[in-house]
Amino acid sequence: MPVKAVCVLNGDVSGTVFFDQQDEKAPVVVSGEIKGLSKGLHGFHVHEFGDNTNGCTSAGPHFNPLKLEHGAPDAPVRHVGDLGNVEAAADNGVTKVNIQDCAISLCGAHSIVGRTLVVHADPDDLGRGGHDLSKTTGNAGARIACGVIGLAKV
Ligand SMILES: [Cu+2]
Ligand SMILES: [Zn+2]
Repeated sequence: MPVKAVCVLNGDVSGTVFFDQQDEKAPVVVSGEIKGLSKGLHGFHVHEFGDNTNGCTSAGPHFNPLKLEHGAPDAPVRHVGDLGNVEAAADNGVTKVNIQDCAISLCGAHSIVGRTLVVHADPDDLGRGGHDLSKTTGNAGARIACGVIGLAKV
């Protein structure tokens, strides 16, 4: 059965991101728009908790049920929540999101429903930056917007 979810991002930038999965074994299609990003790459992750009581900080670390190190979306070693980066072509424009991912799911143990989607100030180095934080957060900097991922009407 297909499942859909949606996240409204709020913070220094704003956006709406949709998640579509045709069945439990299919990849999740992530699509939508983010407005107001600065030009360049911005880390884009699902964080563990759907808790925004203290802003995006309360969302906790990257969603990591397999207890692996941080990595690129196409790497064998990654957090389930590691969706890499979104890239803004220019300052303050509209950035389209168009990602397909096989690690996240909308059902089961790797479900991202009820967790938080976060956009960061800086690029995610995909675990390869050699920084102290590369293997945990990709050194992606501040959390500039976030929102809880919720079920949507199919
Ligand atoms: Cu993040
Ligand atoms: Zn990660």
